[in-house]
Amino acid sequence: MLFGVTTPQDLDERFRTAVGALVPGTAGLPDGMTAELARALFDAQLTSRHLDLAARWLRSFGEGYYTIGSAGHESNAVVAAALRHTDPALLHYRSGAFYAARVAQAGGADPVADAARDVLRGIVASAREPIAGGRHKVFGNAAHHVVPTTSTIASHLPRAVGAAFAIERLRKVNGTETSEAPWPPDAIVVCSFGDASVNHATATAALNTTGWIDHTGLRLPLLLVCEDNGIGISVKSPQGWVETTLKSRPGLRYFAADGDDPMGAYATAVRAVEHVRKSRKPAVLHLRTVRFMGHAGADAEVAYRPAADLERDLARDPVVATARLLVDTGLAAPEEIVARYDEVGWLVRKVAEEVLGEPKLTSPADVVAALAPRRPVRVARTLADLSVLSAADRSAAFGERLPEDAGPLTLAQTINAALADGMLANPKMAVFGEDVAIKGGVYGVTKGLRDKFGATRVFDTLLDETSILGLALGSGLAGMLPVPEIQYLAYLHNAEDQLRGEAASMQFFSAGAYRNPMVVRLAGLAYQEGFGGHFHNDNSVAVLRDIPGLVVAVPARADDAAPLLRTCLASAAVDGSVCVFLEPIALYHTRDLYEEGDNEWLAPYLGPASWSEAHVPIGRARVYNVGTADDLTIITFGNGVRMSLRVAARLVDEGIGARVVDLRWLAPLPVADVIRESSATGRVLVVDETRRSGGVGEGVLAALVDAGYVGSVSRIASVDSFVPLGPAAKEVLVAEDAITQGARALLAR
Ligand SMILES: Cc1ncc(C[n+]2csc(CCOP(=O)(O)OP(=O)(O)O)c2C)c(N)n1
Ligand SMILES: [Mg+2]
Repeated sequence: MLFGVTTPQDLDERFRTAVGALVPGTAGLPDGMTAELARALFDAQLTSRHLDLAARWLRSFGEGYYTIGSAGHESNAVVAAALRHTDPALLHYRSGAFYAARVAQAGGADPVADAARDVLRGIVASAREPIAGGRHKVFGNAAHHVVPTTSTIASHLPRAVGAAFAIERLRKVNGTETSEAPWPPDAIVVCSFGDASVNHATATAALNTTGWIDHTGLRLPLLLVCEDNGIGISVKSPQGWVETTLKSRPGLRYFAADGDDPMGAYATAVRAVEHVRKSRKPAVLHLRTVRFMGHAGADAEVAYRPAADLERDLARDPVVATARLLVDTGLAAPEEIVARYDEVGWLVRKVAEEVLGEPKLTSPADVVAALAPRRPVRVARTLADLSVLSAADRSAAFGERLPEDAGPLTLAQTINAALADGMLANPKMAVFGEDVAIKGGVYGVTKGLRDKFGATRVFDTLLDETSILGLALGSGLAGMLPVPEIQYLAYLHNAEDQLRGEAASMQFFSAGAYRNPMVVRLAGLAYQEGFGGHFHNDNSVAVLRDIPGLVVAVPARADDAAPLLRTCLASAAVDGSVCVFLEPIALYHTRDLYEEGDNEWLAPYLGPASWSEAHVPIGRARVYNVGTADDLTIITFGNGVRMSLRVAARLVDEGIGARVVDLRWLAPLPVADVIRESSATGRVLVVDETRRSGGVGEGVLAALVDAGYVGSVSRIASVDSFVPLGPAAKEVLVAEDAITQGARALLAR
């Protein structure tokens, strides 16, 4: 026999040998442990162990697509046993025994087969898999309150923090009454992850935010579980590092347990869970485990792990440890243990054979069905229903003057009023971010909202974009309607995975069972007269445009801002949409369009009675006909709308009639409107303030080509550069002169 476990057969043989050597005893069960629970834990562990063996068996003939297993981690079953079935769980990919134990808690007749079926369906990518429907192998099942996670290590931690935060927030709003919230008010969130993952920026963000929230005196019922096998793929965690770093976290109570002492681990897990549940304060359980059979199927760990390490791990097999307990206490003889091991193995193999033939996802439509479902009619109806928004509530919120009576408003004022109306319309909506509450935002867009709606619904967060989005992810999951603000587009980028990998993928990887509705407000784009340099004038939206299912709205002016925002809020509430509301900073306070003092960029605010009529569905552009409007179509958005309208007005003097199309939605692009308006003139000028490479214009051109558009097309875009400080900014950004030249050149063709 080679050192270490190299094959499933090897692991199987070693288990039999170890159990065969056990000597029956008559020791008593530890306090708090019953024979029934010990047997249930053992079954969960066996299920998980055999699932790992089955995954490799399926892989051996090309029917299994995932082999990262839980072997060596099976003592995580005790964590599930210490929790309630209704406590939301976000699990590490090695928490297989936790999952099996959680399924068993539901009290079904055949927990081994039930858990095995869920997991094996994931491994064979069956369309009947209970959470991702064949889109991913992940532990998840809404019926068992297991929320799916992604493969991006530690990326689920900020969401877990957010979910724990939201459970307490909803308790404030709903009291202890059960409401539409998916979890009971006294639930706690559990979130497991590996030891190497502790070092990830996302994990450190979540750990810090956990401490920060606790430090401010707020409650956070969160149990973090670090499943520490001492290694991340091939890199060892330095001796003692995980303990040192976890113990040093402010606000986090530290518990430690050894996986090869399942009863001790259970007792510790019970204490940790009780602590979190009663005090509503966060804790971490450091569960020391081992890893068998390498990182994943193809990983030959003998190449990088010393034989002595592998042998040491073998002596700490958590499944053998539970077998030993059962034998020591006389609950089972070694032969009975092996018989149960074989029985579970047989059950798992039988289920594996059953799920093999199940249908897979077989068409693009099947695959994307769950990505971002849209029910535009229902969204429109939701808005129509708001026409009866209580006048008394609005008067109470807005004070003496309703926004519709305040005269023409700027873009910033309009967004502010629409946010307030959104808060009135939906008591679950919350606005948060850096500086949004007391200060009311860097540009005053959220001014007064905290006074109107209180600090529970409008609050300042700590300065960490990953955590802001994590709070939104978790609170959306818990049933709230989060409207987080990222202060500047440039600062989305360091947290972008929370939007891309987590928010936008949730419905996809849970077949719609879970959703994280949100409207992320982002201040961005350039044209602040050189003020602020790149980081306050960032125009990189490529990073948003390619996120599947994401909605991106850009309001150019006040009269569009409110309908666009209302549509985003309604779509988030109705369909769980993940929306980005990209606000052009330079237009926030702009008043004039053509001439100084004309006030044409302002617009009166519409009261609820007009919202239905003013409704703008997702993906519908706005068209301005200028002059005859039949020579040229300018396709633009954001700052480009104002510049293009000014240029178009001047072109009329040259006898050129243009139609200016404001896309309003960068995702999905209003393709039908673009094609129709382009065909109407046969000449298209794309005016794109984002960059030539990766900018919005690329999408417009591609849409025209895809549709077989045969007219002339040209494009003006900003230079592929970061935006410099001061007057040099003009050198890289699209300017009105360039638009004029572009129009003339197109007409001269
Ligand atoms: C952000 C990210 N970087 C890299 C990877 C590739 N990767 C997958 S698992 C892993 C090691 C994780 O180690 P640990 O957290 O200790 O968990 P373990 O696998 O040991 O249980 C790495 C580097 C990843 N999934 N996500
Ligand atoms: Mg590890």
